Amino acid sequence: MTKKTKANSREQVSIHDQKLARGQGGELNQTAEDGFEVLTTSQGAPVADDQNTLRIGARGPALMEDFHFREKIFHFDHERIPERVVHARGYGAHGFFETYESLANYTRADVFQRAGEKTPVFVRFSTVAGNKGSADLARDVRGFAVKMYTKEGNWDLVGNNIPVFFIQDAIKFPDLIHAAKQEPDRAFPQAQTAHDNFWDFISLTPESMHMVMWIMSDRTIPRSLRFMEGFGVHTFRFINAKDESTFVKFHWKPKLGLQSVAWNEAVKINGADPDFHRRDLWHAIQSGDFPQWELGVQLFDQEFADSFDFDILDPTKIIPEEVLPVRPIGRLVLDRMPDNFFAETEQVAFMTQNVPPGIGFSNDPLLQGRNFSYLDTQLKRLGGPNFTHLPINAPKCPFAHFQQDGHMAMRNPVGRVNYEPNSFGEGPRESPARGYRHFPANESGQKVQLRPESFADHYSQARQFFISQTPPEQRHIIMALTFELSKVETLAIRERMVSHLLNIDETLATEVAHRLGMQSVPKAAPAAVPTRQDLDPSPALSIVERGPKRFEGRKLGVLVADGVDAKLLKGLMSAVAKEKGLVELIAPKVGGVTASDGSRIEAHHMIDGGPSVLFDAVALLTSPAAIEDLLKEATARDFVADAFQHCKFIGYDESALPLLEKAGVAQVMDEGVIPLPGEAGLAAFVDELGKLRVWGREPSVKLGSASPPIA
Ligand code: HDE
Repeated sequence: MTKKTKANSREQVSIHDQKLARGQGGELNQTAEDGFEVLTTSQGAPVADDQNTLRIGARGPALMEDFHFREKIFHFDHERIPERVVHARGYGAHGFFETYESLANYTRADVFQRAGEKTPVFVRFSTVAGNKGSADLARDVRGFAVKMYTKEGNWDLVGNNIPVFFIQDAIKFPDLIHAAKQEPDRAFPQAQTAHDNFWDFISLTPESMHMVMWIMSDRTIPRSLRFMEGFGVHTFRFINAKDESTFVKFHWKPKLGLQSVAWNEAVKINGADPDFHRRDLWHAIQSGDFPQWELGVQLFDQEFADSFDFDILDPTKIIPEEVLPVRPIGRLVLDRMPDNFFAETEQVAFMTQNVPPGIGFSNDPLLQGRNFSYLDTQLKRLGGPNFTHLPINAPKCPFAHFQQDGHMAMRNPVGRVNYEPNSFGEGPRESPARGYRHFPANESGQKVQLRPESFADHYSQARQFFISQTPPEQRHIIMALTFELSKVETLAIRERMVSHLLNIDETLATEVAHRLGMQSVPKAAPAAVPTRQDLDPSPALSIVERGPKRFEGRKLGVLVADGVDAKLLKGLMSAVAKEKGLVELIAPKVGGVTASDGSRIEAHHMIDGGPSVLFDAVALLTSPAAIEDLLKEATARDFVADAFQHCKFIGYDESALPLLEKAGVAQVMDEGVIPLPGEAGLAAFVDELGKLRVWGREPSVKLGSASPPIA
């Protein structure tokens, strides 16, 4: 019987039968009489029927009188608020910040006064260009926004995972973002900078060249939010109780070390699991493996600022750690997911101007512009001035002021007096001693619209970044630039970009030109300041140099089949667990396999649902009986071939050799394809996995380009 005829016949049946029929599965349609809380309208009226609108006869028109239906649909129609113009796709978590030692000499910020002090924190990670529903592994900068609920007010350190930015003046931000997001006539590409408009703007904006090196590096395709750094970017001030100022740059360093994926892998992850980063953070926190970062500071005075090679107000420059070491001052631990994504992650309102006493701004023109922009944005997004009443945005310390009324005012003053001064002796008063004091910097000069000359060197630190990378990382920058520019249709834009690259590094420029198939290399772009050749490489800028050297927090994907050696599998799982890594099993069917000892082992994924791009390393534990079937599975071959071309370690037992052959790997085995030793050697195998990738293999797999790789 079709649904329609079912409904027709129901007109005649008893009330009892109608109830069973609601929601199509009568027996699942439980009611409050079964012990559930009573469903109500938002006015609190109990609801008797949430399955059917009120109408005249079962087949008749709906009635305006159905207030429950109207209220429900009205509310649903208004569920969305404007998504962020930038950083729309984000994921947040709660945690705490623990101070290592008192920094009272430098700052009166309450959060830094006492060793061991724990301050509640909410962090939101994000991509920049993509819309809310875009995929996690877009090549993009990641936002790293931290809200600390200190005892003297909220402190928002709204940073990125890259320590520099594209532009030097906030007035260029709308242009940058317009150029980066979808082109306005066609509304694509989504979450990608690989298009004409972006590279057109960039190639006309030489100040972005340092940032270009960072965004074309593996920093923009992190393996996990847990394995990336964060930076405050701008120079800020610490201000102590004597109103003395020290300049400060903030760094977040992940406890588990840095790690990124390969570009070809990122593209495939986006298809296999667009929520890869969210899922990773969710699982880590839910399983009690709380991600941690150390907060470090680079502290310096005016004398250092005056003697440094570049202007410390210029947000396109870093101070290399080798020149000014990063001093760890506390740790951030994320230990709780929000109860509700919308209420917390979506409605959280970060604002660079949220600073407690003891933390101040520098004159960085980008920071100054941001201090204007963020408040404005929140008003638009959250619909009124009372967004600070939302629990995620409200301070957790006592607060008192005379602001009142407005949309959705939820904390309303009581009593007669709503102003000061007043002579009734009521209400809060300012406190010159405890209150926020701006650093009394001396400022003078003409009113001008002028870029400082000290901001004019656009290439030297770009070069320094490039020469600080290991050969595989340099190769990735070249391949990324080639990929992005290959999507640019206007030849003049490609050429203009290569002309900038020539000012950074000649090999870089000629490799990109060659891979783009340019017939000749264009002339170098005119540079306002010639590129300095004397800046030493900074190893701290390399991800590979800063890798974890251990498998902790990483995931091994084990491809299993019926007849898998039960002892070996168990041994491998416990060796990985000992290293605090994770194991997931991939099998032809998700229901699992029957092991050699007859035990049944459930799988986490079927092969199609668990491609090797989701894992940091793989192992192949099959059996002579099952291998023939596996050889017929294209997905099983892809599993192995991808793991190999993404330079992952592959462990295997002998029975899996034919699969390695079928995937074309057996013919080119290297030290990263490892026969699984007996149980005794498993710990050493897992230890080897700590190297994460066999980058030496990369030139031979020629991923992403037909032309020969650079040395
Ligand atoms: Fe932002 N930025 N930004 N930005 N930004 C926003 O605020 C802006 C910049 C950053 O998870 C917006 O609430 C201007 C640098 C993060 O909610 C908006 C300029 C850095 C987030 C805005 C910059 C950032 C934002 C959009 C140039 C790294 C996400 C939605 C002067 C240090 C915060 C919103 C979250 C969000 C403006 C440049 C980081 C429009 C005008 C540099 C992590 O207000």
